[in-house]
Amino acid sequence: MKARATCPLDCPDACSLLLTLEEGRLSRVEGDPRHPVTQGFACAKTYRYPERVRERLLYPMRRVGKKGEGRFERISWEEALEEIAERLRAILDTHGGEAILPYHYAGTMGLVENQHPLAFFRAIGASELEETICSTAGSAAWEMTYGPRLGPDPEEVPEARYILLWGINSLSTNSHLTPFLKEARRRGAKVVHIDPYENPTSRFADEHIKLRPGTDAALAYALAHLLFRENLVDWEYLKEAATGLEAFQEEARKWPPERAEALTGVPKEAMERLARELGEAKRVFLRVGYGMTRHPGGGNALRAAILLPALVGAWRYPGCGALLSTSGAFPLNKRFLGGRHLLEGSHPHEGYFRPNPRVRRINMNQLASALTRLAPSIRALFVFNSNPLVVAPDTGRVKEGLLREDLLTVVLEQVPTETALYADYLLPATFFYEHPDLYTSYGHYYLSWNEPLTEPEGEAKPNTWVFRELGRRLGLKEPTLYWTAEEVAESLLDVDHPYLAGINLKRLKEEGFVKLNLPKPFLPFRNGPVRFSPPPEVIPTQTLPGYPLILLTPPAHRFLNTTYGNVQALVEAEGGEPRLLIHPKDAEERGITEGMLVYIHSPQGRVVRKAKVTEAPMPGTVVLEGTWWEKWAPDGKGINHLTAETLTDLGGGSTFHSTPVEVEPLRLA
Ligand SMILES: Nc1nc2c(c(=O)[nH]1)N[C@H]1C(S)=C(S)[C@@H](COP(=O)(O)OP(=O)(O)OC[C@H]3O[C@@H](n4cnc5c(=O)[nH]c(N)nc54)[C@H](O)[C@@H]3O)O[C@H]1N2
Ligand SMILES: Nc1nc2c(c(=O)[nH]1)N[C@H]1C(S)=C(S)[C@@H](COP(=O)(O)OP(=O)(O)OC[C@H]3O[C@@H](n4cnc5c(=O)[nH]c(N)nc54)[C@H](O)[C@@H]3O)O[C@H]1N2
Ligand code: SF4
Ligand SMILES: [Mo]
Repeated sequence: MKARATCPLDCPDACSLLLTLEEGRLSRVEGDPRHPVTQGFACAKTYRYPERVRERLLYPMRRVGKKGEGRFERISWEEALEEIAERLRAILDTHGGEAILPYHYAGTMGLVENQHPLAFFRAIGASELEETICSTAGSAAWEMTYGPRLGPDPEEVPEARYILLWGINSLSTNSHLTPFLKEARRRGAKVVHIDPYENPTSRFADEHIKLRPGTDAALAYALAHLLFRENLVDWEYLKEAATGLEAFQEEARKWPPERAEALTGVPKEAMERLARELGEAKRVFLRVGYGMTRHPGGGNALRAAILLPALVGAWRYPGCGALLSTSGAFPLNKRFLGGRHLLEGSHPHEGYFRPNPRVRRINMNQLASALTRLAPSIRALFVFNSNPLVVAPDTGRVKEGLLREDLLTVVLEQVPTETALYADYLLPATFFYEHPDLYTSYGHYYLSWNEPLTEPEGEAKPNTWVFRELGRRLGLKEPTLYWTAEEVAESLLDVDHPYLAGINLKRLKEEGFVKLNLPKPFLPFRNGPVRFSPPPEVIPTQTLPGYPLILLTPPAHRFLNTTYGNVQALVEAEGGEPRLLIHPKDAEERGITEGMLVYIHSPQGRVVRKAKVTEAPMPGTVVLEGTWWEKWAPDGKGINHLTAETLTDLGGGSTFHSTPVEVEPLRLA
């Protein structure tokens, strides 16, 4: 049987896929030729999804070995749910809801399976997890500047005449933008990549500008400086659309290219050329990535960059302006999704466990501290849609927390991740073609619906099923917790908005995906507002005494965060093990040669990796691509042993690309 489903992964492309199932088992994945953005191809990763499925968890299990050892025995769902409910009840009675913490992110982007489990946690007054690991620095920066998170329609990008890919490796992380970039180029557009190291996107681009990590705001100001100086700004547009321009212009005056060159490492001539070309092209499409926000000053850096297209009036033209995300275009009614209304405070409640609008909030980037330092302490951790042992900063302390004997850890997963090894109860979750769900996208403007294509294999269950069952056992009365996926979707779509006119669940079920009713061409900020004030601050990423290099840990082409990191063919195609990219100059100073094992030290910890000496990174910058599973590293330690809980300037985001490190050859005693 062959049928359509949306790819559930945390990727802007939200592809429409054609799945072949043989006796309920996924055997083949193809891209849907009907979908205007998917255009008939998937990606190097998702073609391998069937191999991922072969590693799946099939039954509930209870720990028998020590924490972290990964020894389990099979139990029934009835036993698992009864025992977990009993432990939770005891914690709720003695310590209250705040002693319970859900840890979840975007293993699936389906709104129902991603968000609706939170209705359970909100109904018992659990600590609220702030979902900050990825996008909040960017979101906060965008919202301060433009408001809703949306931008040009990628399908109109062929109209652009100048394309800036800034702080994004889009050929790897947003690969369905590529055909539109190629078409723009065929029509005469130039493509420029701004990134501290050379990756597939730099090789695709006509020009690659390398800059020191975390110095983007200075580069943006120098470009603005030149645009003002050469009178290449669109005053007419700015008069109508901009607010607070004077203060910004004042700041830009302080950044002549010579000053920015000293900080960013970008030659002044490159800045002058770039500014001239931007100003002359006007039809500029700037694609910014979350990559550039993962620095202490990442929010301000992004703000500085996304103001540039406004200076040249790019928002007047189809396919032009700036794009971080399209997610703000989906006008859904999220009030009841995941029981958000329970946080509003006015909720009449029944029963004994109470929602708590003033509940403790925990930033997910600070899991290490939450598990080891927080008082009153977390007594139960419930992990789903995430692999925190590997993806969260400061793994050493995360592990210390997960080893606590007084912590109940439940992991609801599709595959036996390294987080799962620390579970007291390990529960099997369904895959995206086994449960219904509604999908938006953060890279295009299509809504979609997945109908289950087969019965779940083994005893796997959707996340929402697990939390409904626990809710029943705890006697929770909150009605939205018991909604079906269809009821959740109906509630989400219950909005009177022109973008959603004529779009309902019935139609989504029939057609699979439907585009929002956007005006054509889509010129969202043609009349602004563009808020230049307060002017972005320049907050460069700093090295530390003894740690003179900056480590970047950007996505690998063939993994999606840690998803696919256990698929042998993809691991091999990524080189079999994680490698540290280091510039020949930095390598030579340290006596490091190609293939040598090296220690990488940061204030948080130390790992061992094989060195790859290459001119790809900027000198002073080292790169480790991919959040690899720990087991592939020479020392069995993931890269987040090095990263810190430091938050971004805006939005409480993660700072994965700003780690000060030193590297030295490993000498065996
Ligand atoms: N193949 C693949 N695709 C993915 C993912 C994956 O893991 N693999 N992850 C998905 C997820 S969760 C996300 S959030 C998205 C986006 O994932 P992100 O992590 O935001 O990746 P990108 O946006 O591509 O940005 C990465 C680029 O930013 C660059 N960068 C780092 N610091 C700086 C800086 O200071 N300035 C500038 N100019 N550049 C900098 C890095 O060198 C890298 O090339 O991709 C999604 N798609
Ligand atoms: N050093 C470093 N660390 C990083 C990053 C980086 O660039 N560098 N990137 C960061 C970013 S951008 C992000 S978004 C985070 C991502 O962190 P996570 O969201 O934790 O992403 P994954 O590692 O892909 O893990 C998702 C897990 O969810 C599971 N899953 C999928 N679908 C379901 C489901 O329906 N139910 C259940 N119960 N489980 C499911 C998958 O099997 C997988 O193990 O990592 C961050 N960590
Ligand atoms: S991971 Fe991204 S590019 Fe690959 S199939 Fe899924 S949505 Fe498409
Ligand atoms: Mo992410």
